[in-house]
Amino acid sequence: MDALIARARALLARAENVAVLCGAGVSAESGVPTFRGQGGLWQDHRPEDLATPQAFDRDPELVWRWYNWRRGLIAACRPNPAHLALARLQERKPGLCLITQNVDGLQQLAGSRDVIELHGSIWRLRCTACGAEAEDRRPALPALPRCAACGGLLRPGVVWFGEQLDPVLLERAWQTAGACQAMLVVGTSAVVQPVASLAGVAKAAGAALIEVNLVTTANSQSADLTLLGPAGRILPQLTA
Ligand code: BJW
Ligand code: ZN
Repeated sequence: MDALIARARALLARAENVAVLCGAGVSAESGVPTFRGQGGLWQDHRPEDLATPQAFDRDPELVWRWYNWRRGLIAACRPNPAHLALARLQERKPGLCLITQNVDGLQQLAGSRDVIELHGSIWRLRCTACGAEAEDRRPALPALPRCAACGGLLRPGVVWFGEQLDPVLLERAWQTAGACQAMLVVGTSAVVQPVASLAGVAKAAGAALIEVNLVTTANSQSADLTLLGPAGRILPQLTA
């Protein structure tokens, strides 16, 4: 393992532009549940009942109950050594770009700037009537929160299945992946598109792929290095 860590450190040191792609595994050690795998949210909940626009149209109260539960849970969580290591790496490498699928905001709490939140933020609310967006960090909201401007129903500012990702953010992520010399892919099962394709974009452009995960994933085949273990233990070794 030490030899693998040393190789990963060398690849990162050599790269002028580093892209980091994060998934739920980065926040797991903070106590935020992942989606898939053991203890994952999708073990007890069907995504089509909670994380689609159709589910929200059908039963907004049910969807809001689930998001309020998660808001309360995340509000009690703190950044872990994985977040802190990535924030430190970004300070050292100004060309580093952090791309996350996480909606919890913990990477920003760790001090990172300019995080590309491809799946939105659980702390942002959007009006389904007038489209107004606002940040709201209260752990729990009313059962059916309403827009201050127009009274319309508010929804979580996250990206549900079947919805387009913000095209501006997606374009930035694509550009970043295509222009980096090394991509660090941490704690994602790499099954949700289009984000799952970003590692392939980086690889095709000649970047070195370094994966950190508890298990091998769809990315492992094409990765130059897969470091198996908890991100909170491995990332600090990469960035120390
Ligand atoms: C550790 C660790 C530790 C644990 N240390 N590691 C068929 C084929 C291809 C695509 C599709 C298809 N059918 C439908 C689609 C499209 C769909 C999709 O990809 N579906 C697939 C699942 C099949 N995608 C979409 O709909 C997207 N939009 C889109 O494509 O628009 C265009 C379009 C529109 C209409 C039709 C077709 C195309 C939108 C996707 C939105 C995803 N939203 C969610 C919920 C966000 C809001 C919320 O949080 O409530 O985003 S789903 C969920 O998955 C969440 C995550 O961001 C996302 C990715 O999960 P992630 O981060 O990888 O987490 P896990 O849990 O899967 O994995 C955790 C990993 O960490 C594991 O590997 C562990 O081992 C590891 N780990 N602890 C290191 N301590
Ligand atoms: Zn409104």
